[in-house]
Amino acid sequence: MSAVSPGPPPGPLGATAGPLVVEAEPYEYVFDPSTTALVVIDMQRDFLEPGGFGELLGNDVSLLSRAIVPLHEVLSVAREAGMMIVHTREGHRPDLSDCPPAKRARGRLETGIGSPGPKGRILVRGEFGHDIVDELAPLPGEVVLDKPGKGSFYATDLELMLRNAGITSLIVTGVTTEVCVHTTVREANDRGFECLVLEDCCGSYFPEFHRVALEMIAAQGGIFGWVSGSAALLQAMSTTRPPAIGAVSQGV
Ligand code: C5J
Repeated sequence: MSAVSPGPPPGPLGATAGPLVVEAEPYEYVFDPSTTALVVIDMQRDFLEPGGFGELLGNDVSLLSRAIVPLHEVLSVAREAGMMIVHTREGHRPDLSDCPPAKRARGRLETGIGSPGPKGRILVRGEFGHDIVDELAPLPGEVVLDKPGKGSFYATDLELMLRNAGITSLIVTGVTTEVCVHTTVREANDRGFECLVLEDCCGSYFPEFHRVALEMIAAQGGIFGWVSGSAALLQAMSTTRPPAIGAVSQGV
C-alpha cells in the first residue's frame, strides 16, 4: 500500500509535519503524529514464548512472532517522530486480588493464572514471563500500562493519560488480534479515538481469527476503525524524516 502527505514540507527530526495520510481500509487514515499514540498490546513472554500462558492454553506460540520485526521498525520510527508510546501488559497482582475468579477458573487449567511455570508465575506482575519480549523492550519515558483485563481501558488510567497528552488517534498493534487488540479498539472507538490497526504488527494463534477480526474492524465503513500495514504507515511517516545524508546533494 502507498501513502501520501498532503501536509506542509517535512520538519526536522522529532518534529511533525502536520496531518499524514496512510492508505488503509476502508479508506485513507489521516493522523497527526503529535496527537497520535502508538499502542503496543501485550507483547509479553507469556503470550509469545514457549512455557507461557499462551502455550499452556494449547496454542502454537510461534504464530505470534511474525509481528516482532515489523513492530520493531514501527516503534523505531514512532520514537524518532516523538510520538507517545504505550506498551500494555495483561496480568495480575501477586495476590490475584484483581483477577476475577471466573477468569482464573476458565479453561479448567492445571497450570493457570498464578501457578508457577517455567517463566515464573503465570500472568503475574513482576514475573519474567509477564514482561515484554526483549526485542520490543520499552524505553525510559514510555508508558508501560498493566491491565487486568483484555481491554486496555478497563480498570486502567489509560484514557486519562491519553486525554492529558492531547491524544486523539491511536495506532494499535500487538497480540492477540481478536482478543486484546480487538477489545482495546472497540473500547477506544466508543471513547472517540480514531484507531488504525496494523495487520502485520498484530498476531493470533488462529490465522482465520486474525483475518476476520481485521475485516470486522474495517467493515461497514470502518465501524471500529481502519486497517493497514506497517509499510504504508512507514511510507507516510517518511515525510516527517530528514532526507538521508547525501540525498539532497545528489538530487535524489
Ligand atoms: C489473551 C491477549 N488472548 N493479550 N490475551 O488472553 O490477547
